[in-house]
Amino acid sequence: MLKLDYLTPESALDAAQDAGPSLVGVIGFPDLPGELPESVPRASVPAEDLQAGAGRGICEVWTSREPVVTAVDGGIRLAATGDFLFGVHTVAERGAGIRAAAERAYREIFATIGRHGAPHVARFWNYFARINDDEAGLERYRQFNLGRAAAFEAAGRIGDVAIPAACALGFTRGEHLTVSFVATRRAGTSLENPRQVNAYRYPSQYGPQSPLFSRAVIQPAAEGHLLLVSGTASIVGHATLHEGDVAAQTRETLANLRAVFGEAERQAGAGAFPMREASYKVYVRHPADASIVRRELRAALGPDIDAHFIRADICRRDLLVEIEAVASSAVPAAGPGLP
Ligand code: 3EB
Repeated sequence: MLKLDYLTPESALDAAQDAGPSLVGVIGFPDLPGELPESVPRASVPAEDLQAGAGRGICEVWTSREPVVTAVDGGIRLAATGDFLFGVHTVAERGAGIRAAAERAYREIFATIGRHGAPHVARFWNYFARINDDEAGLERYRQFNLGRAAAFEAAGRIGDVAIPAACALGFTRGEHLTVSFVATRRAGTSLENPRQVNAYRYPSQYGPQSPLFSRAVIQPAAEGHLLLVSGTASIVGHATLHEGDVAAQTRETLANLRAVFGEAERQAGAGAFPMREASYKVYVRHPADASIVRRELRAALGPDIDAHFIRADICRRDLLVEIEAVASSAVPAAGPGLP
């Protein structure tokens, strides 16, 4: 089973070692801990810092109690543990554009995970610069969607039963596309949100190629289920709601998260994934909005909610906030419809 913690760069390494379990991967927003063992999959994502404190930013730290075997294959850093294969692929754009970088990154990931016996993907995180800028007459996020879809198509992954959960965020600097992922030996179960049009069915007003992701994936594992919730925003149907109002966008996003967690409990059993016990990563477009979003989150989910803030550009210009979540059920829940 994978475990996720958000830690400061200074405490990340100590905490991971003290806790006993093995390091699976570390993503730094932006800083990584010093002296990270060379074998551990990692990336530094050039997010602007929002945290108060001495260090720069926050680290997403994945660990496991099971043995971890690391490798580098085709330039992709991998860590295998139990049912999971965590990976990080960083591709330089080198003037070729984000569409080509995305197609290359995804083609290479799909080829590699198959060789390592974990052909299914539960979750992708996509990070690159200037996501809302135009490139060759089309917004870079829309170019990214073309490249990602070309790779899914080439790998025969269109129409897959288990569409990965995902997110796609932008930063002001950087010349690389970083894709981190949780691949698995066994297929998980994809979930959609009854309040939203499935993203792969968005109409063409949002770009010539709809984004390929599901709203969440439930991944069964030996010690219980992992729930990986996609980046979630103030979208109902396919439309953005509450333009310019970050508090209202946050409340709508929370309604969407409730709907997705509701679908998860419908699959995995009531009480399998309490929202208050999940960890949340919150992307805000404007640093000054972070305190407003935090207030809404605490009002909805309690003052002790585990939420970590990152400054990032969301993939629609009118979105001010996006929230993703990871939750686990300690005991394998007996529910209908899970393999
Ligand atoms: C949305 O719901 C907001 O392109 O991989 C959320 C999650 C969003 C994933 C992606 C985009 C992606 O459409 C944007």
